[in-house]
Amino acid sequence: MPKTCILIGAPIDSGQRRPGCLMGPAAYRVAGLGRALTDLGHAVEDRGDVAPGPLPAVAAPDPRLHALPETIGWTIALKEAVEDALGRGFPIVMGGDHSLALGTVAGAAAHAAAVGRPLFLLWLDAHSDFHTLQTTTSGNLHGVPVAYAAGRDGFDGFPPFPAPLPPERICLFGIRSVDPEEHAALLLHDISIIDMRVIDEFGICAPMREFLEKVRAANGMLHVSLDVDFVDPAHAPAVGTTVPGGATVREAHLVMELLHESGLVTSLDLVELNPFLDERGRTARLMVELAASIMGRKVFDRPTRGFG
Ligand code: 4U7
Ligand code: MN
Ligand code: MN
Ligand code: MN
Repeated sequence: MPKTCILIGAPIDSGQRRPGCLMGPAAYRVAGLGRALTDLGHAVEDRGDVAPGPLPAVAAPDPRLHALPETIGWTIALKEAVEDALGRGFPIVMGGDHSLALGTVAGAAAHAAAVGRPLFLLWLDAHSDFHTLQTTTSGNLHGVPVAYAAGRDGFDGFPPFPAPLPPERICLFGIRSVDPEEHAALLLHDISIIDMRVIDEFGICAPMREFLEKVRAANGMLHVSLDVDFVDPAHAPAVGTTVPGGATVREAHLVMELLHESGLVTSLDLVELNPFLDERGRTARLMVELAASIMGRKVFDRPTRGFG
């Protein structure tokens, strides 16, 4: 089914300390994201880059937190942009570091609440991103958005998350780096954690289908947040936080293909691409290929098992 894809540039790099992610949206445009989507028959609207919101006055910000007011400003602006885009089409947010998901998931949650459907969140990442402002040891806010979406306490200064997601609507997929504070908190929440150990044993399909069945049964909306570091750094080097042992190119495509066949995905983030660290654009091109897969590109059009 052709969609109206709304490309949203989010040149945000306040969520971590290494410069470069703000070039992400430009790299996706150069790598041909819009063209790949029109080739698939979708309508594409590039609404340009979002401007960060005004810097909020934060009373006595904890000095260990990097760029808190900037990240709050982005959160407010991106929530608006995604909520607005969901009213008209299928938002694809071109990051930018993963702190952008503080805003994009909030926007998706606000839209879902307004139309009376439950929002589900699929987090494709090496990391669980489940810190709060209190537990983060790095002070880098690209490590906190899942906790914000889950409605955890400890987000002073941020707007309250609209309709926080109960843990059973969140799936962390591809995980292989979890800090002790995140581990302790995750044990208290019933979030589905498909770490690399599970993927090694059962493969991609069975755990992914199980999650997608839950979304389908609930008539849910599904926001997918794809961190470059979900893929193994051998194939996707342009990222600040490399963790070996990630998904292969084929595993990543298979995830995207299952997601497309499910017909359930309603919004997408592409995050953490740092073009300054790339090798002649190969990571940007891989991310465009993965985005094309989630939007329906396949080699052969054949009936699929289970979905579609
Ligand atoms: B990303 C980390 F300490 N957990 O909090 C932290 F390992 O968006 C990494 O997934 C966070 O890339 C990674 O800084 C955030 C670290
Ligand atoms: Mn992440
Ligand atoms: Mn990550
Ligand atoms: Mn990272």
